[in-house]
Amino acid sequence: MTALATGTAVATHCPYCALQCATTLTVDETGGGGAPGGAVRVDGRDFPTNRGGLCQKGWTAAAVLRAPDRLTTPLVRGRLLGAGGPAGDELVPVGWDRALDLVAAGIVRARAAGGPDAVAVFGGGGLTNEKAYALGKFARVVLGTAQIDYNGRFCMSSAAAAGIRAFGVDRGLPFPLADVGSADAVLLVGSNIAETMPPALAHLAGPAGRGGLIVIDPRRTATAAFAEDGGGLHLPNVPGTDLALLLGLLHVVVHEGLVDAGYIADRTTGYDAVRRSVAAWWPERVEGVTGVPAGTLRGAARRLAAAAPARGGRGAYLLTGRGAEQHAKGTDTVSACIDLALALGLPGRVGSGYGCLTGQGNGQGGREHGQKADQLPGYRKLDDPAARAHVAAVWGVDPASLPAPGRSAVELLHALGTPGGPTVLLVHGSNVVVSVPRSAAIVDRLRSLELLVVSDVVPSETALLADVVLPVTQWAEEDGTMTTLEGRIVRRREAVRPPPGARSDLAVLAGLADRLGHPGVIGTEPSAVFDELGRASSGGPADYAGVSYARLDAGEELFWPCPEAAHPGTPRMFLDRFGTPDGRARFVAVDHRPVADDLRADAPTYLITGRVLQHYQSGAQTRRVAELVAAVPGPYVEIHPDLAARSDIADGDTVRVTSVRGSLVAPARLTDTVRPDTVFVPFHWAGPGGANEVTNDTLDPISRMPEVKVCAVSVTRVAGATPEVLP
Ligand SMILES: Nc1nc2c(c(=O)[nH]1)N[C@H]1C(S)=C(S)[C@@H](COP(=O)(O)OP(=O)(O)OC[C@H]3O[C@@H](n4cnc5c(=O)[nH]c(N)nc54)[C@H](O)[C@@H]3O)O[C@H]1N2
Ligand SMILES: Nc1nc2c(c(=O)[nH]1)N[C@H]1C(S)=C(S)[C@@H](COP(=O)(O)OP(=O)(O)OC[C@H]3O[C@@H](n4cnc5c(=O)[nH]c(N)nc54)[C@H](O)[C@@H]3O)O[C@H]1N2
Ligand code: SF4
Ligand SMILES: [Mo]
Repeated sequence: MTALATGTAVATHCPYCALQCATTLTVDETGGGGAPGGAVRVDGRDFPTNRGGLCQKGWTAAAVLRAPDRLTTPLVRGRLLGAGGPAGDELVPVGWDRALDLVAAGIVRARAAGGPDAVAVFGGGGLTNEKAYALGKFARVVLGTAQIDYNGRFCMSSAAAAGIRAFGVDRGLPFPLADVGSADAVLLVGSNIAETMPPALAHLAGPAGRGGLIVIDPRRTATAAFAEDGGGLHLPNVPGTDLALLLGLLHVVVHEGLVDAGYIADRTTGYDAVRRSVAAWWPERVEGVTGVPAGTLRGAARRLAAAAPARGGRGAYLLTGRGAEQHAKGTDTVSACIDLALALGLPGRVGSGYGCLTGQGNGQGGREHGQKADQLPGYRKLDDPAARAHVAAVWGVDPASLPAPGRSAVELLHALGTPGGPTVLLVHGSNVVVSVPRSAAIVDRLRSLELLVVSDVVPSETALLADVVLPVTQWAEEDGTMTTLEGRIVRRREAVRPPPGARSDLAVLAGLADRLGHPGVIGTEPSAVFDELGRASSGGPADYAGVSYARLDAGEELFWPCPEAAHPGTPRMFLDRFGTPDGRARFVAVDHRPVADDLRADAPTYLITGRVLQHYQSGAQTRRVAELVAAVPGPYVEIHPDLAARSDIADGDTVRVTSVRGSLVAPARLTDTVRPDTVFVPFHWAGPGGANEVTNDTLDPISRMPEVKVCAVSVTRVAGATPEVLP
């Protein structure tokens, strides 16, 4: 179906973020000595989200296909190979049958000793819909385990929880991204979209040019600078105070009579309790907590209100990113943002709305098809009897055989190898050693397992700890679908032959299912798996039943829900009613609370974490691309010159950043774009400069998301730094 011949262009999408920029891949085998191995060219392709543009990660993505240390054969610790094998602890190449036999035997042993929950599964939001679905089915049907969760817990879960609370259903952007361009105002709460989705900035040019872009971030990021350049606002708040800031904005809107009373009456419930609860958040009090001047706060609230349709504006959007969400109060912070949006009458209206800027390539679809601890395909809930009955019928199993909801990601990882906890873990699509807070404890738990099996394309830091490493195919080497931040389903297409030896995650799961007495339960043909996913999701909130490869390949633009083959899909949700039982959106009264690990005498500075343009997540992929490494070779600590002067730190000095959990060591980068009470470290690296050695794993009580964005630290210069700690 896909042409792999030299010179043929294949239309697909970028492997990285949720914008899923459209690309064309062209393989030139002529200079490469035959397939696989030829040069692959990536070009931007016109598409509504990226309009032909790509960021630096996108153009250079083909390098990951040709990474010199690409995994091409299963690897097993010598000591597991038994008599006659190399007894040592090193990873040695073995054939696929041997590797899968070993894994299956380990699973059988663990289950005999500890029952089905002795085996755990960890997935990723970068996996295709087909893989995410297969992983959830494999866990529930083949393993019968409740112990499955995924890295979306660190990413999307707080916004998802707040979205469900307010709207009854959560879709990152319940409108096409391009809609944002017509608005008069856009509030970005904790998003640095200029670096995390650069081509998306074009959609913000309209509101920014009208002076309507407002960015809340403790740093003057490229995004904040873009807002200010257009006459918009940057509110550099104290880290972890977005909830108070949003309550303050709502206070001004309520007390200056700027609410959309007709909308509140017609389309919402719960406003009175929220109105009463924000009464205490007058702007001067908010200034004391957030550091944002009361006058600036009033100005921001008035700009947003003036853009709202009720006041004759062209529309306003409130959008949250991880800066607002990755906190132990992230769900409540997003609820406060949604309350503000509801008070202004924005959600469920063409040209206005609330949305969460999802993160990973399939951050949206990854949370809809059952790799989350409490979910079944179609965004159904595992504790809902009707949902269990529907999905069990599609799977041909007894509903009673489906396990209950299991542990959330951080709790699951901390339970590994503990009494009663899982003793075997299968990882697909996450590099937890780098990306999970308090990483030293995670490494400790992984080491305590009887069997750690990591399927990856490269020897990630997590794969290097595994007992069995399985080499899998990646984006350009296989077919599948991804769901973008807008809920748009797009086709990933095979454009390049995989290296001999690599197999799809689907084949890995199918091979294990065969060996565990469930032959045929996991399909290996992506389009057939997608059709099955459609049936399993049918009737659920995220209904894909009407989507097919044929429709996508014919060029249809399909957004879920799309319940039937004749249904056009749903680019804009909630226009008539919300997904709640009464069709109304729910205001939720919430209150501010401090950072979980807050400043004190021996930790007087905030550490905040996030991203740089050139690197992606744990860096497993982008640290293997020469151009990206040359641009940003390693971690660094952004420090304000005033803080640096007080601490006797000069630009380039090696500094140590220490919390109660651990420390990191990296060079100082002096900049006045960060608050003087705060340092910033990007989290893309392992080793001595790893941000997650230091970060806090206190969880949001509702979403179970860890507070990776902020914690209290001390920052000191490392005297006589040794060169090896420098990247
Ligand atoms: N280049 C690049 N792009 C990516 C990714 C990547 O790794 N690299 N990953 C993708 C994924 S999975 C995701 S989730 C998205 C994330 O996209 P974003 O949410 O835009 O990314 P972050 O840099 O994590 O966080 C955004 C901002 O939050 C700020 N921040 C920190 N603490 C606080 C706080 O308490 N309040 C507020 N208001 N802001 C705070 C940081 O200074 C940072 O500028 O990016 C996607 N795109
Ligand atoms: N301090 C701090 N920590 C954070 C964050 C933060 O802002 N600050 N952000 C959090 C967020 S939002 C996220 S999303 C997480 C992400 O953190 P991780 O889950 O670690 O994300 P990735 O680095 O994308 O890991 C994906 C892995 O899957 C591999 N891979 C790629 N394609 C495939 C495939 O098709 N199959 C398989 N089996 N493997 C594949 C890649 O090589 C890589 O090793 O980090 C979180 N951690
Ligand atoms: S913005 Fe995201 S999807 Fe687009 S090219 Fe960059 S990494 Fe890829
Ligand atoms: Mo993410």
